[in-house]
Amino acid sequence: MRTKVAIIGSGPSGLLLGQLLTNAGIDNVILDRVSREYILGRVRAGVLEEGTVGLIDRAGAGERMHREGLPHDGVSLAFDGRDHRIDLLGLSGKRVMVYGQTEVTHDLMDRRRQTGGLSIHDAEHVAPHDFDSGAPYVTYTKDGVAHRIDCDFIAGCDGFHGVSRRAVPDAALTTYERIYPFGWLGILADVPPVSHELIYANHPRGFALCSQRSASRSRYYIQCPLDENVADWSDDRFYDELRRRLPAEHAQAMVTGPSFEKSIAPLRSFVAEPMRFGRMFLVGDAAHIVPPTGAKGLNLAASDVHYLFAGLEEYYGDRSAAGIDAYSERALKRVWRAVRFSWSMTTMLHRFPDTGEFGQKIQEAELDYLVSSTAASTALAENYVGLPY
Ligand code: RFL
Ligand code: PHB
Repeated sequence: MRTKVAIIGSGPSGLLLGQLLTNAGIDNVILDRVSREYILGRVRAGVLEEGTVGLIDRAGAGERMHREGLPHDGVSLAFDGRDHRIDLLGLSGKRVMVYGQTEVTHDLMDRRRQTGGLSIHDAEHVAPHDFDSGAPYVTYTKDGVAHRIDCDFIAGCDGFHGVSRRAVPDAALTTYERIYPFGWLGILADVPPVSHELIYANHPRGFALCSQRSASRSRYYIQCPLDENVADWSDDRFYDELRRRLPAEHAQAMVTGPSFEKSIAPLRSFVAEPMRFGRMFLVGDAAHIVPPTGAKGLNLAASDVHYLFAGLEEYYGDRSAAGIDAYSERALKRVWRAVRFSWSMTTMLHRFPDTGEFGQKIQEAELDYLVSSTAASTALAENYVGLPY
């Protein structure tokens, strides 16, 4: 088989890139090692920047998002028993959209099917080859039969544990990493959210986040030790701990109910540089990971796609390689800003092993300054709604 762009990974970055290419008449194939159903069973991000919303619209997959998604004009920071609203719209002129990654993926998969795009699922042993040459190709096995796809470019959209980054020789790659000494225990439950906007809470017992998927579905998280066992956390124990970390008004108002998803996610900052190796590009989590505190993971995947698609469109339209040559530098500039923001939100809001009473006071003083200074609130709002592409 031959295609222009072979895309490894059918997560949000692979699907978004594939759809923008298809819409522009640029032939592409998506390969994923797991099934469509498996991908749609993952529960991940929930907050979309305006730029991400714009790209999903451009892909032609935004209709349900605008119907069912929840535009949010503000977000709350809770600490020292009180709740402080950051007026995102008033301070930055932009809002965010609360719409789950699962739904985004679903809509992009539907769109791909409607427009006849080829996705190959359950592809085993996917491997990129010869991306240093002018004739790259990807091999995989499906139902015991070996296949080869020749292409012009390979897009490594295969997440942190994918094959694309690992196919790059160590000497060609520089990586930067910070692993945080805690995780997030998260639940999904069909109960109305405790507040109509998200609440990020700093508390001496640890961080908590009240998010949502709809007016009747809540997504709640609490900071927990990394070695915690999910099975030890009954719903009652989870809600008790969550309530302890929230201001009294929210704790009292919280409606509880059985969770249908409960899992622990580790927190990590990671960047691989560069993001281009000859005719292969790394996109999204394949190149970088951020802790979820800034809600940036999915949005960074989208901005990478924006830069790469612009480069590929220019390449096929104008026969200019300027855009693809600039991809890595452009994408990394924005990546590092989001890595910094996610790190700073994580540092300000979580309890670290060495935080202690002094550290707690410093965090509260920082938060107090943040919510009382227009300059500092504006900086947070600008970063939270997403820096420009
Ligand atoms: P994805 O979504 O990981 O998709 C990668 C796809 O590549 C496939 N794949 C392979 N295919 C073929 N061959 C191989 N060898 C392959 N290896 C992997 C996988 O099956 C998968 O379908 O990466 P992408 O598209 O770059 O999208 C990035 C986002 O998914 C990610 O940034 C966010 O979900 C991060 N993230 C969160 N971000 C937030 O903003 N808020 C959150 O609450 C949040 N929760 C999370 C998260 C990421 C998590 N992961 C990756 C562990 C929770 C989790 C558990
Ligand atoms: C979520 O709804 O899952 C979510 C929202 C905001 C975050 C992280 C996760 O910062």
